[in-house]
Amino acid sequence: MSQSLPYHLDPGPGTGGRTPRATSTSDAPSLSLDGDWRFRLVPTVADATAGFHDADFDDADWATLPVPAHWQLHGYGKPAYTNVQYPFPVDPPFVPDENPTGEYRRTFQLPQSWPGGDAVLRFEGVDSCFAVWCNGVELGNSKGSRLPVEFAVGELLAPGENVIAVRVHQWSSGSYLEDQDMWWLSGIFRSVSILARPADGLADFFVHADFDHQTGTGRLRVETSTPALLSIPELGVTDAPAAEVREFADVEPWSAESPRLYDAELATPGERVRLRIGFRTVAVRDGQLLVNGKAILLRGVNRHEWHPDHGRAVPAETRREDLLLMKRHNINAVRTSHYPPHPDFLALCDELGLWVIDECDLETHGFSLVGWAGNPSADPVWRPALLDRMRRMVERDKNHPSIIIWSLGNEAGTGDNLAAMADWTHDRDPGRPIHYEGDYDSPYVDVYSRMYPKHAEVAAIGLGEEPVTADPRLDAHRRGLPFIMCEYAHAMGTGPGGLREYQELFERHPRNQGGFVWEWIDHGIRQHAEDGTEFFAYGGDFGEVVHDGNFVADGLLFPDRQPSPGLVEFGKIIAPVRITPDPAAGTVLVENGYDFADTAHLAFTWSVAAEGVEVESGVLEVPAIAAGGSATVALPELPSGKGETWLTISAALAGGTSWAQAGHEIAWGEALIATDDAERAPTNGSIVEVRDGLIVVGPGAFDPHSGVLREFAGIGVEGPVLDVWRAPTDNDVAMHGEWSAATEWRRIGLDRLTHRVIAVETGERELVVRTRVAAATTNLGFRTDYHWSAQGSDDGALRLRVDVTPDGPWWCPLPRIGVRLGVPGRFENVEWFGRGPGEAYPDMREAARVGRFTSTVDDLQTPYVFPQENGNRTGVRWASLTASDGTGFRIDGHPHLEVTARRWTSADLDAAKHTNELRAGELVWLNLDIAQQGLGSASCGPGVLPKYRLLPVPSTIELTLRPVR
Ligand code: IPT
Repeated sequence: MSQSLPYHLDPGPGTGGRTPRATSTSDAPSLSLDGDWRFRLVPTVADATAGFHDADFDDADWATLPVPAHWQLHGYGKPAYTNVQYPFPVDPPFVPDENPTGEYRRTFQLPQSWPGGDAVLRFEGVDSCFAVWCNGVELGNSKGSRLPVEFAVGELLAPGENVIAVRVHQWSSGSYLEDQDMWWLSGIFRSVSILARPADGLADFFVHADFDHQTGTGRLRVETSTPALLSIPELGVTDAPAAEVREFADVEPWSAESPRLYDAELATPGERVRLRIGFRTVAVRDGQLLVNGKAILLRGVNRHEWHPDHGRAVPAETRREDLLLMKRHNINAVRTSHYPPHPDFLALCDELGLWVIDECDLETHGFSLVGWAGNPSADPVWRPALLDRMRRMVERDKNHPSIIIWSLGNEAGTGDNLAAMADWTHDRDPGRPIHYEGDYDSPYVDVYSRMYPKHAEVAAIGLGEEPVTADPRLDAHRRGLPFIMCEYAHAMGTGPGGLREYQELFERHPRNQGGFVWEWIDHGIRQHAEDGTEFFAYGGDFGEVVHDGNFVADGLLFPDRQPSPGLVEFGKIIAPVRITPDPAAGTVLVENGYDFADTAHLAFTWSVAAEGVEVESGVLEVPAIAAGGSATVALPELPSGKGETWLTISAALAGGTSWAQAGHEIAWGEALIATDDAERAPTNGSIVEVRDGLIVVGPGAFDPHSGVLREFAGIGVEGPVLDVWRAPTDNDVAMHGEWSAATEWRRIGLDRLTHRVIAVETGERELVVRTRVAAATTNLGFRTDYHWSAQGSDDGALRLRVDVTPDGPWWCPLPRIGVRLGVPGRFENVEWFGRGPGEAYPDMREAARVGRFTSTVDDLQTPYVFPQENGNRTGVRWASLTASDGTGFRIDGHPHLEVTARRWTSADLDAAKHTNELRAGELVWLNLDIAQQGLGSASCGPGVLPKYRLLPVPSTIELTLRPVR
């Protein structure tokens, strides 16, 4: 079949490409062909422009398109997002006739100094398939969007002007292998260059640099395609035969924690290549993944290449920014989901220190929707393509010490072609284990990997008690493997919740060696509404016929790379040092969770704050603690404060590193040292009376019929009334979760509660409003009694106690239990004493420390790409809202409240589909809750753990309102 198919439909990898080889930094001349190319997009392959690849074709009236770029992000065609489903019929290897095809041309001048002889035209990445011509001569064609390919052009290059023409097809047989959960974006999206290949040059090399942790010896062997001389100045090697096995006593090993690299050079008569060598040994032994003899703990993320304006054509500075952000949030590992990244990214991982799982450009997930019939992983027709992809990745990236594991791809089902990829790789590179998650029998992999398992399952796997494999003959193999989660904690929208519990399971069971949060960044595409407001687009926003909505926005970073609360939380939970003060004992326990480093690079400080205001601080002397060790350190004599007083101990970088400045905080711990025993609650004092048709209780005036507060200290207000609704989070909606809380909440009408007054009772010292709150169609409701009292004068405090009693056959957890209060929008400055500074929920609150914080209503919002409940501040002892003149009011919780404040209602938040649709109203809406339901990560994975579920049980909310003048 394949002979008769055009190249873009042939299941094979392409023709004419040179043998794949390592990325190298060579002194051989090179010429970048990045920049503006002439460009034309035709709707089908049949519409190709006749003779467009001829050297003398006249393209003067063609438009230009930058290289590297995706044409859809420059006004040609539209981006399209699908997760699992193919956006075309599953009819391999065919693709629709509507196959947008980009015709690229550019001329370039060969510099006078160009050496002549052999040269290659190198493409780092073209999506999805292309054919190429040099000066009118066809060089070949290729597929494998995120993989390099080189074509020989030496004999074709002419002095002076030359022409390259490239025809790129949006769809090809290769598209069946590239069904990753991301935008479909086409074009030459990575660099293009011409590289001179000197006679007697060094085509390829493979560095094997091992580290013997028992002796501290580095063992080096460099395979070269032609004999070469090696120099490593720091190790005293000068122009020595590269192929020789060499040992170096007392070499400093490479690790993600101490990424020690040795600069080196390989020389042949025709070429010099610079390289950086990191000595490290990766092994799977006794059921553990070891680097340099030590079991490591992966604190990782899945990283797609993404930029909100440039798609997968990520600018160089953005690549570095990603890694700096990771390092600054204690992340030590990256899975390059789900394709090899730009090659420079790996060089940065070597330099800054990250463990890398390099993943092949392979995903055939859409076959799952047709029962895996015809899956390329199992059909021999596709074997050359799959092997070619693996080979191009391994050959390109093999010299990076940061890569500790090769991954065959993602979600490609099962089949012998995967086993063949693994076999080839084991043979080519015995120094790295192999990962693939999709085959639960795991016969040809070296680590056991799963995505989105529940905590209970992770615990079972940790104990080696997972169910037997489908093929029991393979069970012993899998049971002997270390366990990692290639994906967990789906970071879509508000959340993820439950990270702490996963981390505990990693730390408890030696077999569990951590994992990779899904995922690093939201793939939102920056757009502007008609009024100019920025927002980020997701699936469906470009008119796609099939799409997967906002499932593409599920990262720890917002599309503009602002860290989400989830990233801050993750950074706290995976902090490599744990600090547990015990003020009663006068000590603090410091546990070192680094795999290799001691704590000598950290400076510890202590601080005591009363009611959130620092009383005193100082340096804490902590001896250097070895990796895996701990120390109990005496605390200094601590000052006492007035009111609720907390001790915080912080560990920060003592000196600057390549990724953060001195003073950057790595870890902290806090402990309560004194509680506030002051009398906060006013006692019943004031008389309830009726004035001007309103019921007056101290500073509060109430509607006599509804019993609802209308004015507080002269300020018109709405409410407070019972509210249990929140705009569902992506995790409440649970697109790919086991159970959708949001569906149930809407069914029982939590978003449309009505209030019925049973009685408004004006006692001597208390106003009691008895109500039943319920939704149409159900017999479920809440008996809700509001008890109002005040202390003396109009200026005084107004106290509320709300008793909520669920009434009827309730069973499912509630979003929140509290009251909703609307106040005039001028009260926009917020200060609180509680946990902060960021948003927190019951199962995502480790990063929120006790303190006094200030913000504004606008800044309390977290801009999730798809609007949803957000911005909750937890453990709020008191909060004040004031206008620019300093007046306003303060709310004290008894004891603590969960607080959100926004310029729109939960209904507005629920209705909005993009951030720009949220418009400020006249009021600020406060939700003052006794509790919120946890978050979980059911958008793709487990729901809220039982201990974080907010069950409908009798509850009391108590608070005091006070004017601020
Ligand atoms: C899993 C995929 O591997 C990943 O690419 C992404 O789609 C993620 O889920 C969810 O965002 S597959 C999923 C259907 C379990």
